[in-house]
Amino acid sequence: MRLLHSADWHLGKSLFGKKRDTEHEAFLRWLTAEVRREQVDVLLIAGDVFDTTTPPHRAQELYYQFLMGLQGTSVHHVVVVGGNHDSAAFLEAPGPLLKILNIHVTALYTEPANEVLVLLDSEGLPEAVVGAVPYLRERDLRLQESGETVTEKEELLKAAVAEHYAQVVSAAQQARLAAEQKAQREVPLILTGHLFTSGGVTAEGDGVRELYVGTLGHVGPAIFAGADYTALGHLHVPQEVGSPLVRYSGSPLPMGFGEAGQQKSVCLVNFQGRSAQVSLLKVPTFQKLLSLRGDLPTLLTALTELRLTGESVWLELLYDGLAATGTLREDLERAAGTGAEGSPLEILRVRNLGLTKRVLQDSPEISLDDLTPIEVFERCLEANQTPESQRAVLRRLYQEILTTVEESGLGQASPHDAV
Ligand SMILES: [Mn+2]
Repeated sequence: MRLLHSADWHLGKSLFGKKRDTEHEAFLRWLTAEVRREQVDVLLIAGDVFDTTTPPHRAQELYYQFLMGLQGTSVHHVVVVGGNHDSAAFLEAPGPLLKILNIHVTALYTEPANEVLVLLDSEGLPEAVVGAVPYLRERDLRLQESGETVTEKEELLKAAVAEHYAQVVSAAQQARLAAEQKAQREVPLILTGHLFTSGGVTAEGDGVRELYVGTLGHVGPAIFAGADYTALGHLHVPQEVGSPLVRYSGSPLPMGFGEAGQQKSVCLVNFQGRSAQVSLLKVPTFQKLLSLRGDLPTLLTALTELRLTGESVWLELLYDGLAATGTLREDLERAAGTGAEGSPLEILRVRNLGLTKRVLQDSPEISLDDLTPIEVFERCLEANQTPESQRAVLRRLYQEILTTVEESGLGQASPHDAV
């Protein structure tokens, strides 16, 4: 049985105002070709199919066209679980129709046992058991009690996530026993998750949101014990967590300039009975991103040289000179030839680090675009001279508000694409 594991597509995402549909379309075309070439049986998408809870029409079109394009390939099951960016209800709405095509969607919170899928091969015999656990929202897992300390809250939440997984694994193991009897062979148990596992790595500007506030909310990989392979989503850097068989496939596209140049991949998992062997399929770069940093002469020289290569590049420019420059953006645009016919360069973002540094000290003039919401909040704490002892609680409450806003879809209006 051959499984392909991917996650964090974030269809519909744009980067500082630039739409990424063309890259997503190229990725999905590449993925379909890989699925054919590698004779994949089961495709698993571990959450964050879409970037927002109300994806644009083009993003939905890409998703459904891709699923349709799998018909007639070797793939006979697709498993999709919801991520924290997805609207669980939106993702599951076409579920009954998709089920007819052997596309299984779990996103809404349900009883752990309902998340267990038994996938059948072309002869009608079980070939895999999947504990298809979606992103678990705090409000679904437990009642909020007033008067809990931050630490108590986090401990209870971690315990609730662990308990959910324990129940899914237990139900899946029972299903596996029955499946193995029926198939008269070993049947692998695959687990999914969309969460931050402790020990995981993120890159700056990769758009990964804190889920439950504070690193204490990170669960340990021990909760996946019992699975033959664990397919994770949420972290955008491809990585294994404690074992080669517990993996984040990572996002197929670099989600921000902090990830520019990072090799992206999807996981191909080859099962012989219950034993899994993982290899990574490298995702090509569909649009080059580059972040350049320096004073004005350095940036201008780099842009002029880059322009001559003719390669299409989307740029982030970090100006760290100290000279006040009223025409920074214009000077950079001119050197890059943006807007000029045939120029391969596009400047998506200019950050004046010197200005940010000066402003953070005392000046009130700063573009919100230069700050993350957390940084703005930190400045408020500073400005109000909030006692150190109260800050941890206030940060947690603020993070809760941010999460609520993001999950409701209202966060889209944020000028910060990376949040
Ligand atoms: Mn994601």
